[in-house]
Amino acid sequence: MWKSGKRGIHYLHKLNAAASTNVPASLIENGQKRVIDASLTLIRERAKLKGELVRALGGAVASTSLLGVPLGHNSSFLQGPAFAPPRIREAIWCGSTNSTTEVGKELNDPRVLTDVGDVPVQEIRDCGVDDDRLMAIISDSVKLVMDEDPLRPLVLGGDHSISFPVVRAVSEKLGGPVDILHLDAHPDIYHCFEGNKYSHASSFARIMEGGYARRLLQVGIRSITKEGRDQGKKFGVEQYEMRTFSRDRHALENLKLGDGVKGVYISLDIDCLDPAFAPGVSHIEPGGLSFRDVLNIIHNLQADVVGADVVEFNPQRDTVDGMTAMVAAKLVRELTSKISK
Ligand SMILES: [Mn+2]
Repeated sequence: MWKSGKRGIHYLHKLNAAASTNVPASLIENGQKRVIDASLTLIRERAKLKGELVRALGGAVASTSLLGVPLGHNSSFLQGPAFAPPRIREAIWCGSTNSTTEVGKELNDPRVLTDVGDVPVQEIRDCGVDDDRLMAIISDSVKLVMDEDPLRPLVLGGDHSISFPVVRAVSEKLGGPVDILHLDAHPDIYHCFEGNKYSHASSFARIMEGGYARRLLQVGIRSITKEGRDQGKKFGVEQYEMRTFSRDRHALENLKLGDGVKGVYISLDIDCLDPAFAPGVSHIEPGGLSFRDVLNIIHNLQADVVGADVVEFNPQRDTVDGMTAMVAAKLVRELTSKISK
């Protein structure tokens, strides 16, 4: 099991907590602040440049901008999703395919797709920054992208814990809740999982408590406990389970969302797919959606998509010649054409 991330930052967490050393707390706090400022500065300046470029080219109402969040430590099982963003980018631009999406959008056009890089999650954690602050930094990074109209964030995870700070930022920035289409084998709505309120299994509990979503539709569900159902009822979540997918298919392939709210957010956990299509995930859960099922749902969705994430791709499990990286990349490509207009 991959644990080096936790080992590597241990000494600074200890220093943070202990008054028993000669290292003044202010030394660590000031250093952390400088590293956080530098991290946000790079994202701000890249977003600014990409926004200026898109506006100078003209004609874009909405333009997708990638933001990587290489975070894996809030997973309850494997932490490989921390390594996903560069693998997804590599696959987006892989020479084995062209740069045109299925609906005819040209990804090489910066009005369709730009990239502001990654939140340096590992570098920030290496300085002993805790998760409350880290989540705030992720939210701030998303807002920096959204500051640059018409850029809209498409976030590359990371484990699913990142959806909470991303949706929070989108909702706060737009000034109201969004509707969320959440494709996943799991509802990720435990009040708290193994003592971690930021767990990847709890992100949608935090989102619903925060009032960041009006409707939450969960599609692809096939691993759900009593608590998952109870929490779903408590928050009014519309849970579409795989066991009734043949009955629900028509409705799900003809969704219309977002009327009366600030827009629609799509959160796409790669494990919504059957492992036959996407084996490179931490939680192998048979009985899932086909790749075409997912594309039909996304392509036919009537909505103003204001942001999205693709999470839980685990390169350390992607043993079949990078196949799942290509799957994740194609979903990013098709989501890009859904967002950009
Ligand atoms: Mn999942």
